[in-house]
Amino acid sequence: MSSVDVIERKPGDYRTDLKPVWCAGCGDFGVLTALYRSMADLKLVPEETVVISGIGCSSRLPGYVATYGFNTVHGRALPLATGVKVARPELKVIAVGGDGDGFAIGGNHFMHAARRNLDIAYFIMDNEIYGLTKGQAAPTTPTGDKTKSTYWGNPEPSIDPCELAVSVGATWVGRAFSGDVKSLVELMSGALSHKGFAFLNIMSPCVTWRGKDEFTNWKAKAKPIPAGHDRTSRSEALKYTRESDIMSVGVLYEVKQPTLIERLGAIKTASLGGKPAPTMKQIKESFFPRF
Ligand SMILES: Cc1ncc(C[n+]2csc(CCOP(=O)(O)OP(=O)(O)O)c2C)c(N)n1
Ligand code: SF4
Repeated sequence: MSSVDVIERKPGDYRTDLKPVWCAGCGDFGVLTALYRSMADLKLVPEETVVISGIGCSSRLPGYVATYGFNTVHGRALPLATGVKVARPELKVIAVGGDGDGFAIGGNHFMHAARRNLDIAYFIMDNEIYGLTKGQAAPTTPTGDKTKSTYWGNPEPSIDPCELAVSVGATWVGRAFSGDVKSLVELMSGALSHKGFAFLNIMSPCVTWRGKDEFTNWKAKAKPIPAGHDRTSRSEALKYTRESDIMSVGVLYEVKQPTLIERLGAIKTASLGGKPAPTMKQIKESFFPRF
């Protein structure tokens, strides 16, 4: 089957036999449901799609999606995604994971994947905590919050992932709430249709370590970004970051820039000076002429 033979898909076509082991009420269920719907809307071809994660509750997601997938090492979803995309640019590459995975141990990789404008979508399930390891503070945990690792309150300032993404060069940045599946599907489809590094921060409650009220709290704070917002302006986008009383959802930033693969293609063309690319055999012979 090739991508030219576009066939209708249903959300259920992307489901595997594996049952999610998330706690009852975990926000990640909404993310998985929305991903199935978005993939079906876009008619993504399962054998031409790869879902890559690190380690965490949220990083279990590739196991539940009937495409190629890779549940890698903590914090290393983006290096793996980079390798896959550079080696096989024709594949649709989706990286997923938690805020700990993406911004603590994997923080450095985030900056570089974004500034290179790697043509992938990155979906973070942001629960403001380390869920899998039982409730330690993450880089997104609000200052002052009591967690398993911050008994007297979190002493550290937190980051806003969307502010970071805009600053380090992502070319599509959005924020979503996993409790609103309808708008999450639209935002995921926008990210998956973007050519370049598309980052969607999905506020996805951890009911076990952040409390059962997280859903209702975030639902009350979620407000759509106004229709007149200028998505092409960095300074306008940053107005919807570091919020406290509201949680703006929608597309903050969207610009067109050459992707890493396009830049590499331009270098290849220039270096060949109009000549055809050498074959693997010719490259081998140029290094080892006696063989
Ligand atoms: C190299 C390494 N360091 C630490 C861990 C332990 N560890 C596993 S998951 C995790 C954090 C999980 O939090 P997050 O990425 O936010 O995902 P969540 O479980 O909240 O979805 C940590 C610290 C690990 N598996 N590997
Ligand atoms: S611990 Fe939290 S993040 Fe992990 S499955 Fe349970 S509710 Fe979800």
